[in-house]
Amino acid sequence: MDTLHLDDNTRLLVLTGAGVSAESGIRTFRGMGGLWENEPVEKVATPEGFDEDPARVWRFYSERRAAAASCEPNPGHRAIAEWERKLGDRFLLATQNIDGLHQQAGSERVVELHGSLFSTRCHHCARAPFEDRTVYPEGRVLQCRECQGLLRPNIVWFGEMLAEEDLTRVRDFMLRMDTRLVFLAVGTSGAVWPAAGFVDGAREVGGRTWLVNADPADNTRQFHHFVQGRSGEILPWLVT
Ligand code: BV8
Repeated sequence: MDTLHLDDNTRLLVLTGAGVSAESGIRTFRGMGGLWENEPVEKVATPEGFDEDPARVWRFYSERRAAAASCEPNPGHRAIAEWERKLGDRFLLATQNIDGLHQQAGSERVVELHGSLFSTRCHHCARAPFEDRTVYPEGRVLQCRECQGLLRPNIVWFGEMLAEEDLTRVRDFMLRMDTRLVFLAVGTSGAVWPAAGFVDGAREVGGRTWLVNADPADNTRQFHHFVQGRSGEILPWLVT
């Protein structure tokens, strides 16, 4: 099985998705038992769904907040944190996950592309997001103390823009000229944009591209290497 060798002239950009947290017991979105099996995306992961029934959205995220709070990082998370310790500023992790398990495993150079389960913000005003680990019973909806608007999970929903500073941080890392880029996507179906397009950006700058996934992804063909299997088993030996 080919391994991913990194030398001093290499930098590593990692993109993770729900498959990395699956081995910690956190449900993925698509495929068997996925979250989207019971909850229609448009009802719980769009601003329109929140406007229509905020209590339903809070129930959905409160359940996930409670589930994630009881989960631990797995060997896949720990391997990624170890790569960061070895590579320093030649490493960056962009995660689509909102469960905070990368940070629990010790990752610090993390871009949370789709927000965080443990952060809440106002849906109406620019009040700064705040850390919030509360599990609201029965989807209770709180009001912002500044504008009396509704508080919402600090999550990027479908149809909402990702934070410009997050995309800039990933883009700047991709465009560095001091080292060769390696791009590794792990545990993601490659279904959601703009993260699904990162592999194209990596190839445009001459980067080598790797996918580690339990199944072929929507964009598997874009990767130079595809290692099929479970991230918790593969990542601890993949990078040398
Ligand atoms: C935006 C909320 C501007 C957080 C999420 C271009 C073309 C087409 C459409 C678009 C486009 N640009 C934008 C869009 C629209 C849309 C989009 O991409 N739609 C898709 C579905 C067609 N994108 C957006 O709206 C984004 N905003 O671009 O704004 C715009 C808007 C409209 C139109 C143009 C421009 C916002 C995207 C963020 C949406 N928020 N979730 C939450 O609730 O968690 S996305 C949601 O999907 C999660 O964040 C999740 O992380 C993400 C991706 O899913 P995955 O992580 O990949 O998980 P999935 O279950 O799919 O797959 C898991 C994989 O793991 C599987 O392949 C499985 O085989 C594997 N696996 C399982 N176990 C293991 C494993 N692998 C290894 N080991 C294991 N043990």
